[in-house]
Amino acid sequence: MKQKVSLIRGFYPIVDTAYLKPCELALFASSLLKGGAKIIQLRAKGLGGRELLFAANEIKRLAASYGAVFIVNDRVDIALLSGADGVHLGQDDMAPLEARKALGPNAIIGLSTHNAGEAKDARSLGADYISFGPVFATSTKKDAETPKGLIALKEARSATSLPIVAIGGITEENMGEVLGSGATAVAMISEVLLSKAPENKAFSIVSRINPSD
Ligand code: 3NM
Repeated sequence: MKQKVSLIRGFYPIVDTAYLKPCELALFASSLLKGGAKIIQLRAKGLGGRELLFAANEIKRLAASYGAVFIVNDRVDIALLSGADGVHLGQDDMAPLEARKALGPNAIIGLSTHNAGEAKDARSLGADYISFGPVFATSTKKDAETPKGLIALKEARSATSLPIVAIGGITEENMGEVLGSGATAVAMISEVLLSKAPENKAFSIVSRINPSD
């Protein structure tokens, strides 16, 4: 496994235009990094290329200054141009092996999965890690599937040895049982972006996941 992939663990916050204006993306990323996040994903469905690249460049610079991994959702072109560490792809996006041709062998490529079959196939499709979800109900992703629950997460865990980023309805309160059910990392959008104090929220989550750090 590539060294960088081992950084996909623990707290995996996503800055998302579902809750933030484009001009707020980097500010929130900065707060989360100050709070101790070691991964940031940028997710901006429908945002134009110019604004998206601007935000991606800013977040890449911030993440690099904290030694954090920066992942762009969906957009291989924006990942490439911003120098991101990787890209996160949906089942209907460009295939991971195609993305790898553009981004190179060291890029971290994630693939969304929603059942054990997709989890099992992810490695041969070229993914370095998978997301699995929605674990719980979420109002962030309008077309999310019905919640899968922790048993399905455990089944996904048995189906692949790739790192699993659990996603969907994950909070500081329920993240313990999610990590206890086989997730390598916990993705959170609304839990952190709707927090009044995102830096403190990130700090609290990171401290609970890694009490000795
Ligand atoms: N993907 P929140 S669920 C972006 O199931 C996304 O693949 C999902 O947002 C999947 O942390 C989801 O606010 C939304 O529930 C997660």
